[in-house]
Amino acid sequence: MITFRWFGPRDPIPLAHIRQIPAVRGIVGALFDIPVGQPWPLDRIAALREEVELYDMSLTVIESIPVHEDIKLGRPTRDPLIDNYCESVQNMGHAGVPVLCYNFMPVFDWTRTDLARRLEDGSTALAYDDDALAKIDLSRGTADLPGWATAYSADQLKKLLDAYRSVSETKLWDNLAYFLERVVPVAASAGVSMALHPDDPPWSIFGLPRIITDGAALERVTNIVDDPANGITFCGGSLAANPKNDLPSIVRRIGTKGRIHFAHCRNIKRTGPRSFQETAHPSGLGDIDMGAVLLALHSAGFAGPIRSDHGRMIWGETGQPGYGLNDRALGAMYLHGLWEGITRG
Ligand SMILES: [Mn+2]
Repeated sequence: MITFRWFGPRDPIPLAHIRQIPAVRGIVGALFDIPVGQPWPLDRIAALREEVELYDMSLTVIESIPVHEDIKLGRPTRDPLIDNYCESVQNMGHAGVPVLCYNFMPVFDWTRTDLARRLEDGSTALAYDDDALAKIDLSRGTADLPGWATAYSADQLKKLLDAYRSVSETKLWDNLAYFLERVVPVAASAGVSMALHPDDPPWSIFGLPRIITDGAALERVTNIVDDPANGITFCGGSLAANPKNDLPSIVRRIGTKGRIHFAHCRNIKRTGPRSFQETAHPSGLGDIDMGAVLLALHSAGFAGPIRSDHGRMIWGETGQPGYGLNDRALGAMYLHGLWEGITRG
């Protein structure tokens, strides 16, 4: 099913407009006002679902319930926070939302150095360059980090970065395992499929550990708790930033085990080592052969939700970088067309 991310009432794109994209029948949603670490109330998730259903669409995925930094750091305070996480997952299940996309990236999730890189056709897209990242001064907090300006004050950020100095990749794996061992059984009994999103970009930034960076790591995740409820989000755009990641082979590796629960599809063009820009979705405009990815998903038996990931800003649209309506809608139609072609054999 082709789905579309919606940021709730604060999203400038109303559900009524998403409903008009011919391909889209599922919404990827979340509650954005619950402090990280607090449980998500059942009635709030149920209300979100009902709002989506008013527009003949279903609430297919929650993206995401953020994982508190204390859990990723393995602090003693993690246990009550994991209990709260389990409560949220249970409430998701009771509300009938089947897939949870989440990530385990320390401090920052998606990171870019340019939110409006001008492409040849005059559109703008998100871009990342490791050299540009190295020049960002975090002594003022996240003020100079594109997309994260108000996220952390200088003092908050320094404390967090200091805390992560003692967290090696091995320790982060341990902390992920500790989390999964407690949450996956709850998810399984609640009828919720956990779908861990790979790190974006898939390498360490600002000296922070990042572990979900390739096919081997994704497979390792699924083996930590060997349960169908413990799966991944296949995000092609994130993984493809590293040219060593062969997307169809990663899909086959995880998908044939039935552990891909959600797919993010967008295209990127690598512009140098650890440097890339996002592009329009079709193969040929970027480094991803989207047809090969969807074919691999279908061959692996994947039948879950797919969403067009970040879009460019086109036709004069303004709004949240990566999450305008127009280019994501084009992407959704493109993915729908490819999928229809594949599934009709
Ligand atoms: Mn993604």
